[in-house]
Amino acid sequence: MSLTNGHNITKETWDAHNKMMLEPLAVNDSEVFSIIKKEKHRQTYGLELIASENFTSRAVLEALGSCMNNKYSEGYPGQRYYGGTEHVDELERLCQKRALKAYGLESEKWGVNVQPYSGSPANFAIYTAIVEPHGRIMGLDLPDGGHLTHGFMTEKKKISATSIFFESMPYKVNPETGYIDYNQLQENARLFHPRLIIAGTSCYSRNIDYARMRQIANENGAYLMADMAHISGLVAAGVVPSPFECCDIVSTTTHKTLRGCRAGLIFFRKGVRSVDAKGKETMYNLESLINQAVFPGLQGGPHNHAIAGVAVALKQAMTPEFKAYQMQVLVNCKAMSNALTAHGYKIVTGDKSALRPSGLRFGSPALTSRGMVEDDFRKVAEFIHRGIELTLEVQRSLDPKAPLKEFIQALAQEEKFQQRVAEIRTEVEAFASHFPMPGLPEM
Ligand code: DSN
Repeated sequence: MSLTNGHNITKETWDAHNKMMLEPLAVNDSEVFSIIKKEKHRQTYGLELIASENFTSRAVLEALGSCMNNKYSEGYPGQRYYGGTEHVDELERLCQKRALKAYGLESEKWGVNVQPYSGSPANFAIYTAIVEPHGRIMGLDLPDGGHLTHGFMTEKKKISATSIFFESMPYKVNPETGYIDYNQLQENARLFHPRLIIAGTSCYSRNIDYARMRQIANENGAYLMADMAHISGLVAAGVVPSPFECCDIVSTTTHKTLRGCRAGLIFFRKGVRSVDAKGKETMYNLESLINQAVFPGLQGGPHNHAIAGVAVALKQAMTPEFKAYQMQVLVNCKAMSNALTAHGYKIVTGDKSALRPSGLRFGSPALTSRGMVEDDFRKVAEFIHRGIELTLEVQRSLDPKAPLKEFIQALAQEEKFQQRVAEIRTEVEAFASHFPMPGLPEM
């Protein structure tokens, strides 16, 4: 065989290399395979209530695991740095077309960038495109149900880069009602003059008043952007108010209620932005600014395998089956929340700390994807209630000021508590195992 840097490559080594490239994961890397199998078991036998998670379909995962992963294609369809991009061009155009269609948008009025790697890069690309460095943004504060990338900072520290590179002033929910305090947002916006107002939440159980936010944005000549990541599947199905009518820009992840693979989308308006008293039109210039911010501004080559997965998810999102799914997500959510309310829990928004929370955030999208309906969610609520009762019992056994570490120790070490945990776990696993798990059969 050939000589490389003075080393002989034997025929056996080369044959082994060629064999390695064709081996299935279970044979090639049993360590990673076994971790994935454990995760599959965890997902199958658990009750997934994380509001931002979902179980994507087999078809999406097949597209995600395809040869599209191999192709570099910096640029946009028809304008790429490399050759061999005719099929990724076709795929990206198809994904764009489906994204607009899924939200009922006309291509003369809206465009979409399907290349963001996920929601956080999508949001950063938007700010990069339309807010100058240290320009001003206003988003719902993280402890009030907003998101890190909406400019989160604390008294002591600028946490998100979106508060380091841009000046952020949060708006809040009214602590009495739990609803966004639009009046205070309006007052503060009049003083702060933001360039961009962000309408979007990651922990807020109410609909957003986009029309009110549009009015506040207009008063200040600000852009209004919606980050609909948590609700983009519900919006596609038409079961919650759509942000498109009132907003200039809409961002989303694709793996939450939309139920695709992990990626992001940015929708932007095209055409006339405003007309003054003399009839003079001002046009939007978002398309080139946003496209340039995504690539080459912040990202390299698009993840074509992810774009393939998103395209498949968007096709599914336009089916009657998907609409039925989203309607079921909502009735399941109501069934669970009614069952919890009947136990005396309050439905609120606004935890102070993610590391030591004083409340729990639940979502019904993932378990609904496994086929659960209202009665099943009432059972889930019972499991939650039993879990909370147990934590209260552990708490009562400790000094009221005991740190979280002592709570965890007591729960892990005291046999009576461990027995209760084991009982609940056995019942949860038996219950969960009745529901099919979407995705690839083995992994
Ligand atoms: N991590 C997601 C959530 O849970 O809301 C948002 O990025």
